[in-house]
Amino acid sequence: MRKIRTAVIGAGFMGKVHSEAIRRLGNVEIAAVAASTEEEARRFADSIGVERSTADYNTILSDPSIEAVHVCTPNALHYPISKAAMLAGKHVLCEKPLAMSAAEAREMLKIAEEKGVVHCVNHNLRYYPVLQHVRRMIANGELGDVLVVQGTYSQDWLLYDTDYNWRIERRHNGPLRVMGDIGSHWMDMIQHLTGLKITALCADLAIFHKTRKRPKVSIQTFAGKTLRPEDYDEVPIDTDDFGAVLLHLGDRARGAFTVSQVSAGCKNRFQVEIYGTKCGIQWNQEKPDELWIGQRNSPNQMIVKDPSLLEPEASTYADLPGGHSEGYDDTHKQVYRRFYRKIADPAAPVEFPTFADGLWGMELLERVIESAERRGWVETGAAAAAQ
Ligand code: SOE
Repeated sequence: MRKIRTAVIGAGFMGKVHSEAIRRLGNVEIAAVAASTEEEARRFADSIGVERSTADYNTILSDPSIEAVHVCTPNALHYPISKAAMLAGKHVLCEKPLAMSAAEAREMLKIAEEKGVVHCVNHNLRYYPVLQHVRRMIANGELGDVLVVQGTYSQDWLLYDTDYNWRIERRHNGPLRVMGDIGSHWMDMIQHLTGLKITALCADLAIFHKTRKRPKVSIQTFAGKTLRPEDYDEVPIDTDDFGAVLLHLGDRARGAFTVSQVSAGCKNRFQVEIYGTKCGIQWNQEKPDELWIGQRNSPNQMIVKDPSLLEPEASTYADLPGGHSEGYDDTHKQVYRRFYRKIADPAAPVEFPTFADGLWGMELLERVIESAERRGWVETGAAAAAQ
């Protein structure tokens, strides 16, 4: 495959994750990185061995040798940077949630289509190999008709009122914090796996810490607990710590999930359970190579990722043989590989989540807000038909 030069915009947790996964592709070079200050950009560039760094991402956008950008900034910058990048003719891979509102996401999709650029929203979690196996099991009818979906996405990194991060602030994050950050993953995943759209929902949101102690220096995602809690400002909080949602999917299935950033001991517990008329599955991101299959009339099974035993299409998402675990970093690599394959070969299939998925995710998040404010069910406007 031909060589492609790209750039990473954003020097936090996600900037690092993206950079490592890009490097593993082989044919994609990180030509430059950008961050909010020259010092931050230089520190990041040095830490990953990139020569060029800047605090002005426009210098990257005006470089014709750079074909794509990864937008790994706080949410508020997804729209302006992606928009400027696409108008400059760059292909864009943007972090989730795609934007601050459905209106922004709608415009992003429109520009992407008008400019004919490749666009991707980073719902990387879809690409754990055993989940791709589940997707094929459902498509092949092995679960039967989906009746019940349930699960959680629970973390604990914002449990204490001394835990702080840009996600806590609406101006950087948008109105929904835990729901936007990881509820967006849960809803995307359940629709991706089942092929059913969420047609109605009823949501409840909670803010447990009405105030938090904001450190006077900025803190990266997940890094808060290594810092000492001194020099804080006490600030009011208006983004959710916890959320619970009841769901209707397609024309028959029902479900429920919770999301939390205050559940002690849950580091990154993304759990999905899907029960059909024939059998059920359970999966937990904290043990990503394992898939539980529940049977009514025979012993339950635990299958372990092994490409030679997965559905053939699912096995293309596994690069290592059985017994060699593949995890979070690998899911990013699987997305980016397919994104860059599409850039290198416009005839390649779209095997990654696009801005259309990102827009639908934003529409669902807005329905969550509406439902929580109204304390009742809302229709999402989705037809019950398969995605
Ligand atoms: C922070 O909550 C975060 O890094 C998310 O932004 C990711 O999408 C998720 O996979 C892990 O947690």
